[in-house]
Order: sequence, then structure tokens, then C-alpha cells
Amino acid sequence: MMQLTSTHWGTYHYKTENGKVTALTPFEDDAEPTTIGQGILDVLDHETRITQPMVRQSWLEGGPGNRQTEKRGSDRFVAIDWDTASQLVGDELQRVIDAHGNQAIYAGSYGWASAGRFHHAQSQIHRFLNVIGGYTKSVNTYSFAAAEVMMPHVIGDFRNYTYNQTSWASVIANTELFVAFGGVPLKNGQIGQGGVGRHIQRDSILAAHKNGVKFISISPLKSDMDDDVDATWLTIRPNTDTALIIALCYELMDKQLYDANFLDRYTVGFDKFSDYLRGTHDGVAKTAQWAAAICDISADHICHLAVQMASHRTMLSLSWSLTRQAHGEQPFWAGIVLAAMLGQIGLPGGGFGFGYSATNTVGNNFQRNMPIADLPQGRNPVNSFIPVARIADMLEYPGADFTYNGATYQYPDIKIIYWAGGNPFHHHQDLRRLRRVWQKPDTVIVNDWCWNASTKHADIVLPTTTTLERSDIAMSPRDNYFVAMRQAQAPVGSARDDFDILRGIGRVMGVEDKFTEGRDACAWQRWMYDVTRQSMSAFGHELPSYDAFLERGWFKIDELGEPAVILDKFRADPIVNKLDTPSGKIEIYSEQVAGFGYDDCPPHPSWLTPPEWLGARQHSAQLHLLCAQPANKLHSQLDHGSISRATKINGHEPLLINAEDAATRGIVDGAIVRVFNQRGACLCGARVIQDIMPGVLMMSTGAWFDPDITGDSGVDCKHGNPNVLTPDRGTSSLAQGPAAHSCLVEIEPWAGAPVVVTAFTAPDIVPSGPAPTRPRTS
Ligand SMILES: Nc1nc2c(c(=O)[nH]1)N[C@H]1C(S)=C(S)[C@@H](COP(=O)(O)OP(=O)(O)OC[C@H]3O[C@@H](n4cnc5c(=O)[nH]c(N)nc54)[C@H](O)[C@@H]3O)O[C@H]1N2
Ligand SMILES: Nc1nc2c(c(=O)[nH]1)N[C@H]1C(S)=C(S)[C@@H](COP(=O)(O)OP(=O)(O)OC[C@H]3O[C@@H](n4cnc5c(=O)[nH]c(N)nc54)[C@H](O)[C@@H]3O)O[C@H]1N2
Ligand SMILES: [Mo]
Repeated sequence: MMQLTSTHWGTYHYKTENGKVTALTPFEDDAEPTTIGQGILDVLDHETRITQPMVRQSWLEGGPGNRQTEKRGSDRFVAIDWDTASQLVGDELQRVIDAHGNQAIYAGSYGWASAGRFHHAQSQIHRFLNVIGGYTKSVNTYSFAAAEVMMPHVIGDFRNYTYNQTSWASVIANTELFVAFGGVPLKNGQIGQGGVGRHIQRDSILAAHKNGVKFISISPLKSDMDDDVDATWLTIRPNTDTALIIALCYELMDKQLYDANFLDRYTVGFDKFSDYLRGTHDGVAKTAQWAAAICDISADHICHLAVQMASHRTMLSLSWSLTRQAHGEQPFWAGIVLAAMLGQIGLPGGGFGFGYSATNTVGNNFQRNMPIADLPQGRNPVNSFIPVARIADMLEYPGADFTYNGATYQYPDIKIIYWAGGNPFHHHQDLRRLRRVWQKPDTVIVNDWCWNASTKHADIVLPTTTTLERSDIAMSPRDNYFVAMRQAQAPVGSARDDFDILRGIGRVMGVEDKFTEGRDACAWQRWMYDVTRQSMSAFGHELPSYDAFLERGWFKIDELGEPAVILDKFRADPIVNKLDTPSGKIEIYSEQVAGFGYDDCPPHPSWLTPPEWLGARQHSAQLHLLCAQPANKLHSQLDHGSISRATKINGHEPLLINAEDAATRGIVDGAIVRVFNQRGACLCGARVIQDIMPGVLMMSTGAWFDPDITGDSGVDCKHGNPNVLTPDRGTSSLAQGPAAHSCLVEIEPWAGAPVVVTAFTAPDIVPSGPAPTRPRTS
């Protein structure tokens, strides 16, 4: 049997010595493995590993009626045994259900968790909570919420197009000009949710280059495009891509370079949009000169780009990051309209794509929408939900109205937060605010394996295994490799799988059998594989038997014979293969969106000035902060490991700053700097470079939030988490998505004494606490 494991960042052979994993060797089919995975080896047993269930001391001593919730994030923890922990959680869930109903439990539990189909933390927690009557959920993602809500109005769907888009194979063979808004960041293609068999992004882009594809990268950051493809780098002011795209549309219209037949046959609403381009109602023609002033790109460049696009087979790649900014609904919509004007949608290598290399998945060329079984979720009888990034609003304003996709809803009153497989103190914006409103619920429960900011801000912490400590199956509808993940070592301490944690709570609540249906983890995995095998057979793929799969360790589904092209069937026959929009066509103007009447999301793509961008600077000291995905880890995962730690500057997260901006502020390479705005401040280490647009800073996400509990330094995060600076503001009334990339800050050399980063230090733990008192107050 092969000793394989799988992660979001690759598949590995593992080696053990004395019962501990000591080496991970990349899988033989993966010629471009990443180093990210090696980061786990030195933290499996690190001081940040949680080895026993923990309860926050004042919560334990005071009981749920007197919990000193303001101490969340600065309190000591008491180590307890599993029986006590299961009882505490079971009793508290029951108390809240009895007193307030299931909607008072918030368990959106957003996050990436780990690869492995069965031990997927969210699948487990959601199934469990459905068994006990449901929970308030979240909808959409932090990745691209604005697109998830907007795109169905425009092309009928989003996910189906982004995960199944025109493949690299089609680009390599057919594209002449590849224009990438936000680049093609290979750093992001290192990962793929649910497991990666083979990394394809670098090979693909190099093959395209070799085949003569010309790349243009439109981004504030040069490294968003690989140096080896000789791309043209066009710098753009952050958050202004919509203006650029609209001006490109204007120039195509003005020069009669657009495909009127395509617009006629496949779209609705161009007449209204062309009025907007001309400025019929607002008196502003959306010319290249107009956009030049907004985007800081010369009008000549814009005109030239329009002509180039119209005279070549052009692929427009629209980075997911464009949706994580104020009015993030607009860039993709505008991009689709531009592609429609070029008339190449549905042709090989032409049209639009959403974020090539945003993950390893994007642009692959194998069977789409494979029917891979999930752990059955049951039914959630609770209706209440929030758009995922509105969590702080929900906690702050229970009962208040919010808008979402044409309707108005109310925020529920949350008493328990239960998180498994995500890190809200990584992913949410304006962490000072989140920390404040996080004190409101009665109880916060977190399942996780390490002492990151979310476990430190919990009341009850239930320690989980890592993937190396359990068996599972890597099978994802987005990757063609199936991998039998073997348990490589025993769990550290008394860590349990999420499934066993929930089973224990279920026992206390009298629902264990309903939750497990009499299966243990092994029996569930066999069941999920067998269900998948059956449905894949109906789909035209014969999978080996489960036992043969376990014996062999892995297998793969072959790539498609023909390069995949999105919307090719729609192009072939727009009546038979109509889109799932009200008109059945691409909606350049949406009557439905018009009916919503949102000022911040008009019925056709529009340039709306963001609340924070370089054009809204109050003084020249302000810079635009981008906080992109980290190259050396996945979000906050493994930030404490050797690979990520090796990039820190005196323990602080690095920040990229242009040499000019650094010089005017007296900042030298390697200096510790303070970055601040009205929402917060953090320390980080400056990396002075040429290849970032002046006026723009870049700080990756993922540094573990490290609040200064003493208050001595006066900063919100000692380590360098950009989310103490980012705004907690919805993209618009339509999607209410996160808008982290719209953020102005100032920066200065740190004049204070050196600050010790404590992000990777465990909280104070009381070894064996008093017997828990559990007064049942409410
Ligand atoms: N400023 C800014 N913020 C951003 C973004 C940005 O661009 N800028 N990007 C956003 C995006 S796109 C995303 S997707 C989010 C990502 O946000 P998250 O997905 O919340 O981030 P992760 O660090 O992946 O969190 C996963 C957590 O699951 C835990 N975990 C791993 N395995 C297990 C397990 O088996 N069981 C349990 N119970 N837990 C486990 C990990 O230790 C970790 O704490 O961040 C968002 N935040
Ligand atoms: N290594 C690694 N890979 C990852 C992740 C990770 O944490 N680590 N996270 C994964 C997840 S969950 C997601 S959702 C994807 C996200 O994938 P993306 O959305 O592509 O991620 P980002 O890195 O935020 O953005 C890509 C680039 O867009 C540029 N950019 C930002 N704002 C603007 C703008 O206004 N205009 C233009 N033209 N460019 C802009 C930035 O320079 C940035 O480097 O990445 C995935 N891949
Ligand atoms: Mo994401």
C-alpha cells in the first residue's frame, strides 16, 4: 500500500520515524510541487498545538450567565477532559435551543478546513447541527461573493463558469492575446480546494507563451505575471479596472470595432449601455481620456489596447480579486460586456475567463461537474442566514434589516457561535470591530488544531486531528486525482476528528445514532466512495472497487479529448441552449437588477467611485493597501510553520513598498514599519521593491492576528495582519460581499521599542482546573 496523503496544496508520500511523520515527498505525477506543505512538519507537535479540550477560565467559573465575555482573547484557559467538554457543549447548545431557538446558533463556519472528503469540518458540523434542529447559516464566499450574486443575473450562473471555464488547452491552441486583469498569479495556483494531484498552472502558461500567446498583465504588482512569459506590464490604480474596461468598450464602439451581430443575437441591453458610454444621461462620455485620469494609464495605451483586442483572438482573464473590492459586482459584468463586444465568447481561446491561476483548478481540462458524494447534510429547518461577510453587522445589530439580491432580511440574535474549519480572525475585515462585537454572544465554540487567533478568542476549544492523523479520501469535483489518504501517525495528545468530537456531543444530547447512522469513519468513507463509484459509472467513468483503490493508493480520471470552451453550446444555438437569465441571453442591461433600485448597483456595468481608492485621498501621505493571498501558505494555515516563518522580518509579516514611496518616508528595506488608518494599526517589515506601482502597498493575508493585550505598543496587531486595516463594508446592497482590497492607509518607520510577536505562543493554561460549575442560568 502506498503511504500517501493529500492537502489543498498537493499530494505527498510520507515517511515516519518512531511513530511521527518526518518527511513529505511530493507525489510522482506532480512536476511542480509547492513548498507550502513542508510547513506542517515542525508544528504538529509545536507549543501552538492544542492537545486537550480547553475552556476559558471565566466562562468555566462564571457559567453561561456570567461569562466576562470581554475577556475573550485575553483570558486563561483550563484544560478539561473530553467527557466534561462534550457535556459542557451539549448542555449549552440545549440551553440556547430551549431558550432562544436554533436560529440563535450561528454556524456559517466559513473556511477552507483541510482536504479529505469525509473529515471536511463544515460538512461535519452542518450535518450535526441539522440533526439537533438547525442553525443560522452564511451564504456565498469571501473569495468572490460579488460575482456569485451578480453573475447569475448576467450569464445565469457563476460557479459553473469559473470552475469549468475555457481550458488552458484551448488558450494554448487558439488564443493570440491574453489580457489579464489582476495578472495570472502562479502563487495562487499552488492550491486547489479538496486536494491537488498535479500542479498545472505554470506548465500551462509556459506552453501558451511558447505557442506565441502574447500576455498583457494589468495589475499594480509585476509579480502577478510570471517573468518567463515576457508579458507587457500595465500598471493600474487599484479598484479602477471597471473604468478601464468601460473605456475599452467605448473605444470599440467609437471606432466601430465591435461585433454588432454577436450583440444582437446573444445579448440584451446594449442600447442602454451605449447611451451610458456616450454619456447621454450624465453628460460624461466614457472615453479613453476619461479613464486615463481615473486609472493612471495613458489614453494612448487604452486606445491601442482596444485595437489590439479587436484584431486578435483575445482571452480576457478577470482576477477574482477584482470582486473583493467596493462595487466588486461591476468588473466581471463590464468584462463580459467587453468580451461580448469583441464577439468571441464561445470560440476556442476567446471570450472571458474568471481568474486563471486563482487556484490550480481554474483552466484544467477534464470531465466537468463530476458527481462526487458529500457527507449527507440532512435538512436545515432554520431559514435565517447572512451574506458571509456581514458577520460583524449581524452581531452588532440583531433584528436590523439588511438587503441582499433584491430582498430585505433581518439579522438574527446570536447566542452561540460554533466554528469548525475556518478562521474568522484571519478572514474577516476590520478585526478591531470584530473583536468588539465578538463579545456579544453567550458562548463561542471552536474546533481547530492550533492556538490561532480564533481559538484564542473562543470559550470552548475542541482540539482536532490534522489530516496526517486520520484516514480519508481526497476526491473533489475539481481535481482528476483520487487519493487514499492514510493515517500517518497517531493523533497528538487527545486530539479527535471533528466527527468523533460531534459524536461525543451527540451522545450527551441523545442524537448520536441519528448523527452517525451507525457508521464509524471507516464505514462512512467506504459508503461515500461506493456512492461516488456508482454515480461516476453513470457518468461514464468506471472507478476501481474501494478495496482496490485503497490497495493502489490513487488513480486519476483522464483529461478530455477536446479542449473545453465555455458557452460554446450557447454560441452554437442560443435558443436551444439559452442561458439561465430572464432573457435567456447575456444581460448587458438587467431589468431584474433595475427593479431592485440599488444606487450602488445600477442595471448595467457602471463606474462607481469606491469610498477608498487613490482618487479619494485626503492627503498625499495615504497609500492604497492591497492584501492579496500569501505565496507561502494557504490563508492562515501553517503561518506558524517553518516555510511561512522563514519569510518574516524580525518575526513581522513583510509588506511590499515602492522605492519612491519608501524614500519619501525614510523607510529602508527590512525596517519595521507601522501601517495605520482610522480603523487600526499594525506592525510589519518593509520590503522595498521597484516592481509595485507607486502609491500602492501590498501585504499578504495570513499573518496570525496578534493583538497587544498589554496595550503597550498601541497597535492592534503586533505581527502584521492586514485585516486590522481593511474596511468591513459590503461590496453593494446586492451581494454584500467583502471589500478588503479597497483600503487606504498611511505608513511610517516604527519609532518605538522592538515589539515581540506573540502570535505563535499558546495562551496561559491552567493545567487541571476546578471541577466545572455549570449554573443553568440564561
Ligand atoms: N484582507 C483580506 N482578507 C481576506 C482575503 C483577502 O483577499 N484580503 N481573502 C479572503 C478569502 S478569498 C478567503 S477564502 C478567506 C479564507 O479564510 P479561512 O478559510 O477561514 O482561512 P484558513 O486559514 O484557511 O482557515 C481554516 C482553518 O481551519 C483549520 N483546520 C484545518 N483543518 C481542520 C480540521 O480538520 N478541522 C477543523 N475543525 N479545523 C481545521 C485551520 O487550522 C484554520 O484555522 O480569507 C478571506 N480574507
Ligand atoms: N498560495 C496561496 N494560493 C491561494 C490562496 C492562498 O491563501 N495562498 N487562497 C486561495 C483562495 S481562497 C482564493 S479566493 C484565490 C484568490 O485569488 P485572487 O483573487 O487572484 O487573489 P489575490 O492574490 O488577492 O489577487 C491577485 C492579484 O490581484 C491584484 N489586484 C488586487 N486588486 C487589484 C485591482 O484593483 N486591479 C487589478 N488589476 N489587480 C488587482 C493583486 O496584485 C493580487 O496579487 O487564491 C487562492 N490561492
Ligand atoms: Mo477564497
